[in-house]
Formats: sequence, C-alpha cells, structure tokens
Amino acid sequence: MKQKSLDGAVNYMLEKAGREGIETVWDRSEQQEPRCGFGELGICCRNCYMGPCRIDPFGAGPQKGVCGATAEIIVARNFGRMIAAGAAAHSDHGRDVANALLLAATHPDAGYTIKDVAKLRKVAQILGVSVEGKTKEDLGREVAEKALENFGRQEGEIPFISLAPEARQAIWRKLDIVPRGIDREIVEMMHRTTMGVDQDHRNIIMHGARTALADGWCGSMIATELQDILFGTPSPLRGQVNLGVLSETAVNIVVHGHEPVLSEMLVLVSKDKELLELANSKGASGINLAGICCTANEILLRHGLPIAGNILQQELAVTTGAVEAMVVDVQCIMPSLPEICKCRHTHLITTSPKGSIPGALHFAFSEENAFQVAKDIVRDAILNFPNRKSVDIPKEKMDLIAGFSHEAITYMLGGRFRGSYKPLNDNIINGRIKGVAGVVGCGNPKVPHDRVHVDLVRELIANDILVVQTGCSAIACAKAGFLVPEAADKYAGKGLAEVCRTVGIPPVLHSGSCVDNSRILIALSEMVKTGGLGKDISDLPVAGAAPEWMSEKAIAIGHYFVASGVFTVFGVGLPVHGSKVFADYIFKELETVFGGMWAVEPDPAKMAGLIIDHINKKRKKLGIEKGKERVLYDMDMRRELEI
Ligand code: SF4
Ligand code: MSK
Repeated sequence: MKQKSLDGAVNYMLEKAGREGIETVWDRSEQQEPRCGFGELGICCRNCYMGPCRIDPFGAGPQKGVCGATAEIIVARNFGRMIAAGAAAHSDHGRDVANALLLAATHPDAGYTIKDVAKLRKVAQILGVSVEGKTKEDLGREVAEKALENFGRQEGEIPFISLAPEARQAIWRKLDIVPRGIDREIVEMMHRTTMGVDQDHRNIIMHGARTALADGWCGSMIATELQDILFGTPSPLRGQVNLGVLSETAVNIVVHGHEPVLSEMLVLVSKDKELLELANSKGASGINLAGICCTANEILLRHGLPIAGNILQQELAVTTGAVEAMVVDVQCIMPSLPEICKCRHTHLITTSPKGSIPGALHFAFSEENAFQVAKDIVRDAILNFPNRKSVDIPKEKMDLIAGFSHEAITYMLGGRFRGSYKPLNDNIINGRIKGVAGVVGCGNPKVPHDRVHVDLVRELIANDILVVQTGCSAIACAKAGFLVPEAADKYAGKGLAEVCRTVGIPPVLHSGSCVDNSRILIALSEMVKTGGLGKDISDLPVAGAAPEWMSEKAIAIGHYFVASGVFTVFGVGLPVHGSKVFADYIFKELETVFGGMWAVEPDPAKMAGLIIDHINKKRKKLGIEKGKERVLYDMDMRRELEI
C-alpha cells in the first residue's frame, strides 16, 4: 500500500478515520485517479467558450485550440494565471494588514497597538515617509496609507525594490518589469491571458515575473513588515508541534488559515480571567489555543503557541474529537471541513467575508470589532466543551525553535551591537557552510505527506547547507526534529554543525508563514550587500525548493524567487510539460535572463543533488569551491564591489 504519511500521528488518525468511515483528503485524492492528463500537463484551456480545448501531447490529435492557440500559449497563459492568483492571495492579505495598522494608528482603543516602533521607522524610510518628530500613531497612519498606495499605483516603481541589490534592480529595469502597483500587475496578467491577447509565451512569463515580483517584493513584504510592526518582529522562541499538542483536558481552539489579525486577538482573549473561569466552570482545565497551517506559524513565531499540524492535518485535528472550535480565516481551508465537523462536536467558525463556508458558524470579523468577536468565539468554544464525546489524541509532539526573522538571524550571528550577515558570509566563504537553501511550501496527497520535505532537508543539512524554511514545509521538518539546536549534531555535516553549535541555532531555521518568504528575499539581499559573495542574488550559493507544493501561491513564490535570481526546484510535478518549448524556456533559457530558473524533480534525493550541484557551481564561480578564509575588504575593494 502507498505510504500516506511519514508522520505516525497522521497514519494513526487515518486508520481511525478509515474505521469510522470519515473521508479525508487522501481518500478523495485516490478517487481522482487517474487524473486528467491534459490538466497535469497544463494543456487544457477554458479561457473562452469556443472551447474548452486541449492539445494532444502525443501529436496525433489537435495541436491548436479552436482560436489557434498553441501548446506553449496555453501552458504560459495557465501558468501566468496561477501566478496572478497566488500574488492576489498574498497581497490581499497584505492589504488587510495595512488596514489593521491604519486602525491601530487612528483608533488605539480598538485593541491593536503598534509594538515594533524601530521597524515602523525603518519601513517608513523605505516608503519615503519622514520620521522626525512624529508620534508612533502619526507615523503608523502615514506608513499604512503609503503601503496602501502600492496596491492601486498606476505608474512608477514599488518602493521595496530598493532593498534588492543594485545589480538586481538594474536587471529588472532593463527588462522593464519593475512592478508599478500590485493590483495593476495582477489585473494586467488576467487581461493578457484572456482569449486573443498575449500570444507569446516569453512575453506572458515576463509579465508573470512583474506580477510575482509585485507579490514577493511588495504584497507579501507589506504583510510581513506591517505584521511585525503591529504584533512584534519574531525572535527565537521554543514551541511544540503535531497533533499531540491538543489537550485532553482544556478547551482546544484551533486557528487555521493565514492572517494573524484575528488570531492575535484570540491569543489575548484566551488569557481573559472571566473566560478562563467560564472554562473551569464547564469542567475544562483551561483554554488551549493551537494552529494549523500559516496562522499557526504566525502565532508560534510571536507567542510560542503550539502547532497542531500542516495543511493535510486539518481534517485529522477535528477527527481527534478534542477540538471545540476550528476558527478559519482565508486560504488553504478545505471545503470538506463542515462534513468532518458534523462527525464530531467541533464548531467550524468562519470569520472573513471573503471566505464563507456553508454549514459553518459565521462570526463576522472586522478590525474594528476584533476584540469582541474574539471573545464571542472563545466563549462559543468553551460552551461547546461539555459536548465532547470520545477523544483520541495521538501522542506525537516535538519541540522546535522558531522565529528566525532576518533581523533575528542578524542578531544571532553578529550580536546586538555588531549584528550583520558577515559571520554567515564568512562561514560560506571558508566552506563550513556550503550554501543556503530556502525550503518552503505545502503538502500534497499525491506524494507521501512530509516525506519529500524531510528527506530533502535531511540531505541538505548533511551536506552543510543551512536551510531556511516557511509554511507547511517548516512544520513538516519541525515534526521530524530538525528545528532544535540538538539536530545540528545529529543530522548536520561537520562544518554546519560546528557553526550551529557556536551560535546556538538549529541547522534548519523557521522564518514564518508563506508571506514571510519575503524575509528570505531580504536576507539574500543582505548577504549580497555584506560582501564577498558576488554582486547579485544570482551570484550567491543559494537555492529554493517547494518539495510538496500544491497552491497557486507556491507558483507565485517560485516565480519571484526565479526572477530574483534564485535556482528554484519544485517537487511533485509542474503543469508545463505539455509544451516542450515552454518547459525549455523556464527550465533552461530563463537562467540567461534572470540568473535563476525553474527545475522540477519529485525525488527528494535527486532534488538535493540538483541543489548541491547548483551551490557547488556558484561556489566555483566565486572561487571559493575549496573554502578559504575571508579576505578583509578595505574601502577600495568595497568600492570596486559596488560598481
Ligand atoms: Fe480554446 Fe482558444 Fe478559447 Fe482557449 S481561448 S478555450 S484555446 S478557443
Ligand atoms: S499554508 S499555501 S499549504 S505552505 Fe501557507 Fe501551507 Fe502552502 Fe497553504
């Protein structure tokens, strides 16, 4: 039988679900076999109703759609629309955070406050807002308004690209793909890919880069940076992960989705004395707030609250019978949840006007009523506690350290007063660390759950590659025990282990949620600016991977990494193989354009091989393939570097 998951807790719960006739994502995935080959190859088009059309991949049937669209046009349009959808999701999240900051600045009594004033000032400078003589509320309002301008701007350049190395900015300007405004690029992608507009796969993918950059370097960056301003910039803290974090005795509230704007309020309210007394009066020992997916990553990073699991565990958390309320906002929430909740006492609670689910209880959340709604939700969960029937929580749980924002990495490496990426660069140059890999993304029942993430990351750290993670991938590797400092001695190569021991970090750094991939972009730019590793992100010995991806958001992330100069490997498969012309373009030709390109490799060992080979290639090009002590740069050498 095909292995469903690497995680014992998941396999245990799947057996239980099977015995009780509860259908899960794995059952439905099997029911979809054999999948539509045209869809898997990216060569079906339903962009107009002369179709739907498909291209025969074997050459015997039609080679063009009714309108004359070739395989490469169809694949490129589908790929472009995935980028647009992913960029929209991340960026709309960013818009909500900007609105929350505006509220915090203008109505401090609404419950949100500005926590990180240093970051507020830093972001203000990037956005061109003068900081002198302003209260944090005044500055917060101006920063929020300036951030919101980035969505509707029609011309000009998004300001956050100033954080990228000069050489990278120059490439984007030469290609004329610096994003103007987030909404504009997304709308234009939808326009270009409608019937009869952009008919050149290269041109579509260039605008795909502009759209994806608007996500990574603006929409997602706004989400991350403004969340840090509002809720605090993460720094390392300890937490726990897996279904075993659910409590047998306390009221379990599981938050799931992506936006921390509500969950931050739930954190506050779950400590409310009156609500804790109510919980006790119902026979509960307390209130246990845990998370699934990226909302989980957000509350872990800032409060150390436990994570019940990644995307494929959402149904299983309910199946334990221990969850009083699953509170969802937006993204990655399975439409199957109401059905599963009906098999248990769990209340499925929707909160966003953008995400309505028939069969769920809806508590209309807005930034203005956040405190009251959070209280109502927690009260509802407490009152549901006596309705618990049989509870079966798997015992698996694992410790982890999370919270490696790029500021925290700087601090860990260089200390408070001389924090910088220099120690990291030095250790890359001397060869103790061979390079850095960002391993991110989802879970996908087409492949054994967690296995590709874990096997890939194990291989990378064994080869002295420092791994930075976000999203469900970070949760997978945390469950495997890679996110504790002790993992360095157990799993990392000699050089990486030595650095980890010295600094006191795990070999795998958890940097946050999906929007926090923007932290990785800033970290890469800092590595370039620190010196000694080339002039551009594409010179660095680094790579990206999404081993078990499934979401359109992952395609947007992949493409902004590629357009930023990063070699990026996806597992599972990519819906592009229906056009060899298109596949050759993104797997080969793009490297000559961006210095970064796509690759696809479902096997984790081979994926690791591709990444290691790429990192070695970059080390050779930098002349550090054997490892050498870093040259100290004088002013002249520095000037030369910056040319
Ligand atoms: Fe078919 Fe062209 Fe319409 Fe697509 S746009 S459905 S290929 S006719
Ligand atoms: S939650 S987008 S499954 S990482 Fe961000 Fe996980 Fe992917 Fe959703």
